[in-house]
Amino acid sequence: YVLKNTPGSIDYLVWLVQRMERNRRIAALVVDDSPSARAYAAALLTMYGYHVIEADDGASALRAIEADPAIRLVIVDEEMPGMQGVELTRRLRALRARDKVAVIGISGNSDPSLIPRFLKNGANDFLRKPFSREEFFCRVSQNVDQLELIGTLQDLATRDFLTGLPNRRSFLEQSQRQLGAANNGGMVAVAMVDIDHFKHINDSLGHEAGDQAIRAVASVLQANTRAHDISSRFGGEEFCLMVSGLDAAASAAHFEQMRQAVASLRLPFGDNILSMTVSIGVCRMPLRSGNLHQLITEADRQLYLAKAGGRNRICS
Ligand code: GH3
Ligand code: MG
Ligand code: MG
Ligand code: MG
Ligand code: MG
Repeated sequence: YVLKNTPGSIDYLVWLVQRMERNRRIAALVVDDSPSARAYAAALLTMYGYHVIEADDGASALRAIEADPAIRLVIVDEEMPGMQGVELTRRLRALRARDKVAVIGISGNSDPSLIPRFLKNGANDFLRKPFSREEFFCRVSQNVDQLELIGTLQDLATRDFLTGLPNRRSFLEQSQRQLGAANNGGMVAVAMVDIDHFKHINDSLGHEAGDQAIRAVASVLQANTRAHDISSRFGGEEFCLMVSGLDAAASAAHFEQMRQAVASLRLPFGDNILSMTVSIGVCRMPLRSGNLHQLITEADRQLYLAKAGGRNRICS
């Protein structure tokens, strides 16, 4: 955290307002058995716009963290009756990884082993009591900024830039997790969706038109993605979907609706109206026996059959 601008300048005020706006969306948990120490940290955090939650011992802190995914920052006192701060930090890490929650240990204890124990058990930082308001703010901001940066990088690594859909890497991870969650004996389907004669759009109207077509198909798929389903841009003008819990008839109706929705798109592009169709290859399997590689390979083979059969159709 570096103050680039002079406090009092307009730029600084704008920066401060934006920072307060961001902090309002972040919940900070203060865990301290001393009511006065807790109130002081809470008052400082509130002053910087954070939404503050308080806990007076480790057990209630863990309950709060478990219940509230909005908690991104935890300030942990070391000396508390019951669970000590280092132990709380260790248990907290089993619930929330370092990319989700920042932990800052606090203590007036000058034992030189304390800071390394905090850090080794998952704390990101440490503040020695008594601390100045300035140091408190610097450490809190730096840790929250770092979480935000990690989030941005995760987003860049998992989301397709053109369409905003999950990218191929993200699809493979998410769908593998879905298959691994042995929650029911229902069916899972993987579908490969490919725009028909897409090269013709690029060749006749240009890449910009092609991009617009890809975005439009992505929107249709997105609009038809139910909770727990996954729709991704797999590459170029190909999309890969995972849909679970539908019987054969419901699955057929689901993909047919997507096919029709794409076919009825009319996108104004310059003096032209863009329209397009997709071919879809589907592979359904019992969730239990689903092997991701097999599902994708078979969906791909069905897609090839749909193309060979004349396009704008579904094979399964
Ligand atoms: P088919 O019906 O057999 O699928 O024919 P097609 O022309 O759609 O098939 P093909 O897979 O050969 O063409 C895909 C083209 O997509 C090739 C590539 O230049 C283009 N492409 C890939 N990514 C993008 C992109 O992000 N934007 C644009 N505009 N074009 C892309
Ligand atoms: Mg204490
Ligand atoms: Mg194509
Ligand atoms: Mg092709
Ligand atoms: Mg293709």
